Amino acid sequence: MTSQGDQQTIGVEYWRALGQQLRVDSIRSSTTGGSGHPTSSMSAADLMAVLMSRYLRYDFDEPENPANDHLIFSKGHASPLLYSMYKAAGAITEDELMSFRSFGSRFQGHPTPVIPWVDVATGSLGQGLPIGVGVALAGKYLDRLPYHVWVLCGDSEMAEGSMWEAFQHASHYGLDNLTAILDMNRLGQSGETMDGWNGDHYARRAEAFGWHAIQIDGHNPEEIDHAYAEAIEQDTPTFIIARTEKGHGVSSLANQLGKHGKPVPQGEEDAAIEELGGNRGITVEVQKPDSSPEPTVTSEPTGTLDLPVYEEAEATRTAYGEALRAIGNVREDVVALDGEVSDSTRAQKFAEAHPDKYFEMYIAEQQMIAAAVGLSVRGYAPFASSFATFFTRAYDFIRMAAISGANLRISGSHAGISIGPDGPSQMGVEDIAMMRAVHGSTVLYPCDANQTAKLVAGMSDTGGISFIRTTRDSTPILYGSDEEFPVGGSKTVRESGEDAVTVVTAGITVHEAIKAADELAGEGTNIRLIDAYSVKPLDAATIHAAVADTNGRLVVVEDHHPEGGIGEAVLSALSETGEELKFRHLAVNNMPGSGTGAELMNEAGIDSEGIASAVRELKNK
Ligand SMILES: Cc1ncc(C[n+]2csc(CCOP(=O)(O)OP(=O)(O)O)c2C)c(N)n1
Repeated sequence: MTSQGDQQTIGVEYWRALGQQLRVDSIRSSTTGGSGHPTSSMSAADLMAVLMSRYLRYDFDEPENPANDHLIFSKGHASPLLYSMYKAAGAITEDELMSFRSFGSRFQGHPTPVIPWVDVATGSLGQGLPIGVGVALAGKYLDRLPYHVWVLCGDSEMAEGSMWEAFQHASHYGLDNLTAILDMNRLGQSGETMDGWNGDHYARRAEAFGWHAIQIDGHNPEEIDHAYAEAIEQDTPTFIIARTEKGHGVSSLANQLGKHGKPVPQGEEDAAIEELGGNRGITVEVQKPDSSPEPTVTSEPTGTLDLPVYEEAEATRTAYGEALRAIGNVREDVVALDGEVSDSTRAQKFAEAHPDKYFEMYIAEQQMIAAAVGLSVRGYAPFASSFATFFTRAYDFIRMAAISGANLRISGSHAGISIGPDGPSQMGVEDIAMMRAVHGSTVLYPCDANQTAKLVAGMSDTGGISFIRTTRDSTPILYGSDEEFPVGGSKTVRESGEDAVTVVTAGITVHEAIKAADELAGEGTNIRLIDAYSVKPLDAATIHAAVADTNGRLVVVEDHHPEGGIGEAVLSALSETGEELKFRHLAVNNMPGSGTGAELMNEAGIDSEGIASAVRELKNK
């Protein structure tokens, strides 16, 4: 709260000077870096000057302090402003600021948690506020700590539906610990926003969503100060609509089209800095939180895990819900979220047993993943569930969660065309491809309930983003409850000394392959059948050995589109071995309609009949 350098006391003049310093440093870093968004930083500089010097409670020396406030730049491209704040807070040096956007610098084009004071990666617009909702949920319902979540939003990103999902959920959950600050600078990237400077339109909508709305001049420190003071007193979330100018403070930049994402050219830098009053050396002593409590949550089990055991056919989705419920009994950090399909995904079983650790996210899959990321920021181990196919609409959030280094577990039920009568809108046939492509992800696809229970337990200890794909209908029990299913492993379900063809599959088609194996055995043909339940990482060694044993003859069958699924995962793994293949790929190539699962799998050629004929065709090649 104090200043040094030019020895001012906090107040309007101090804030004005600090705002100008943040502008100057945003220009200097982006001009030095040769790219970046100075004008987007300049519009919000006064808002951040007042926030960091009077309202933010943050210990830069102890970013893990559970009592710290959270500041999220939803408009992540204003990174020059964020990094200039770090410099003003004395957290980074001038040289570090000037490394902006250079190779190897942690001060990347958009913020990521490689910087210890950044919670989550932003830069894909429309994500910071929904993630802030997740952090605020943790603060209010789990941590029960008085930290505040501040989110800086751009006005152009208000066109993203995910921002309005966040508005709904924040008021539904009464998140009075959340303040969104709208930098209403009228302009987006290529033109004016839909609302321009129509603050009333934003305010009316925010109020209709149950928020407290405050309209201010975003370059008037007194008004900003009053708005923050008002915001923290509310018993609802608050939306501060701050009318600003993009590029404010420099006449050649202010409120002009065509200046987005452009650094000030080197030849014009000095004049711009001079217009802003020159280089300053204000250091802000950001207030620390009142306390430094012990971490609120631990992943240490509080007892012995008692997983469910299955002896009769059961749906893997049911085993998911029951295993998660059991894990919740012994892991206080495990929380669950669902997109209003918990009776289908079976997350309901967890919700009923652990209502205090379950968050209903309604039909808002982007908000669900964002909230899970926000909960993981606070050290929780979230499991988010919906139909596998509906995660496609939250894919950008999953992609960004990987950049954030978030630990996130996702369960996609109703995988594949085997779900039958509901038809193609409900069928997950792209999910393996989507989830395999996520950086560092784990992709699991169980075929029976005991295997599912073990894999869900494994997920609770797996870092990064893990995905389990579950099946709607009951499947027979194949494995005993004492078997282990490590990530990266596989199970060889059928094996003999004279296998003609290797069949690799996972999930529901394992059972089709077993039927085919039995039928083929009756004809004198044996197959090596591998259950590749760990699709990523794949057990390449076992598959390669099997393929080598069967003279390169390989069938992969999957209830998924051919693109990006198990077949391509297997081919990619084998390509490194140089093995010459005689290969058949059985996957969903058609557009299914309604019917029974059996009819649809038969039509697509991924049932026992299709597998048996592919083996017959290959075995003599
Ligand atoms: C989802 C998404 N779409 C497009 C972009 C490209 N983009 C970066 S900044 C920007 C304009 C942002 O305008 P606004 O939110 O008003 O912030 P300002 O720069 O005006 O302060 C756009 C379209 C993006 N980063 N993310």
